[in-house]
Amino acid sequence: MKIKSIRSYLVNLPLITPFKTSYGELHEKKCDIIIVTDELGNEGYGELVAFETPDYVSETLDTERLIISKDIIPLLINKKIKHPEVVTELLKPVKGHWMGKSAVETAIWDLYAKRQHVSLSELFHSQSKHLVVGVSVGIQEDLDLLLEQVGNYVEAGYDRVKLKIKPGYDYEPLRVIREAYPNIMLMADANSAYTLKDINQLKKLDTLNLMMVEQPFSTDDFLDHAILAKEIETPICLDENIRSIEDCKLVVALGSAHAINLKIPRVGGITEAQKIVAYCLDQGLLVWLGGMLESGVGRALNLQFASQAGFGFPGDISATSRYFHQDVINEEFILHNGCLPVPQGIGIGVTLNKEVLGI
Ligand code: OSB
Ligand code: MG
Repeated sequence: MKIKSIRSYLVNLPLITPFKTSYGELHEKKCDIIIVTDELGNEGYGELVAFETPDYVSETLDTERLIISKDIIPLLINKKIKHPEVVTELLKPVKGHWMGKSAVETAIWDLYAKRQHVSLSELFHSQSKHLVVGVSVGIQEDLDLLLEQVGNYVEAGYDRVKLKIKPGYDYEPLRVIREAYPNIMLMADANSAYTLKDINQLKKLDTLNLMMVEQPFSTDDFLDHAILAKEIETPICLDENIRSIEDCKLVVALGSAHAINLKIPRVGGITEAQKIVAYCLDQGLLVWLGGMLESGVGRALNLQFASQAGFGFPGDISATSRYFHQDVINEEFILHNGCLPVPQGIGIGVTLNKEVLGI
């Protein structure tokens, strides 16, 4: 196929509930929807999921918009592409900027699957049509509000809950949830808020039967995580510092973690994500699919991807109602018995609400 155009559409989706983490608070999800067209007029959809500020990872909406228009598009426009796996190769001259690359690469995968008249999950030889999913809960004002929020999600059918934590907001809110819900799969995400000095506070979490604690230490760190892994019983999961299969090799060599929160955009796209899944399964690292508060485009892709064999652990892929009143797709993801359906259409399996995109 030949890439004829790559266009971006800016959207701003207000969140139903603000999302507070150890580093900040989000009230709306701004993102760009990428539409790639081929010589036959087919369209592939991708999402630029970067945030406005470089506080989760280094990429921002502004940096990735610039890289996409100045560096990524010129490498792909009018190129003949036999298979989307070659896109990563074509984009090799661009260092870093994983989220910009992923926005375009995933759109080309969607385009390719649509040309083959299959869904992405069919391309990935997936079997699952419904996925058990989890929910990520932000830091709350007080413990009553937290219990109410978690209670609503449990009632809705989620039985894997991840709580955002930070120094001063960790053991106690987790203990309160654990006491109210002794049997849910509970876990914590620190978004790099701790250092080795906090090791004793982190060890206290061992009494709470957590599935894992995600990214306690710095975004660049592998060594201190390895030290912590020897001291703590709760399994460690890494998110921010996993950008490539090489990072996973470091994890295995150093013993930095037991699990990987895999986000397609954080590793530069589907091709690298596939390599990471294969490597993790081979090495016995638990791999599960994380989220970036994606719009329906990114979420549809996440459902397609996480339907593959090997993703037994529930991902951070929640129902539309957990995020937005108004999404960019016409379909709504509704939770049934703790599961979301894998969209069954071709490509990512969903259609764009072009009115919301202003097209
Ligand atoms: O650290 O996993 C994270 C959202 C935005 C940025 C980082 C993270 C998250 C989440 C939410 O935890 C996952 C989701 O529901 O999309
Ligand atoms: Mg995380």
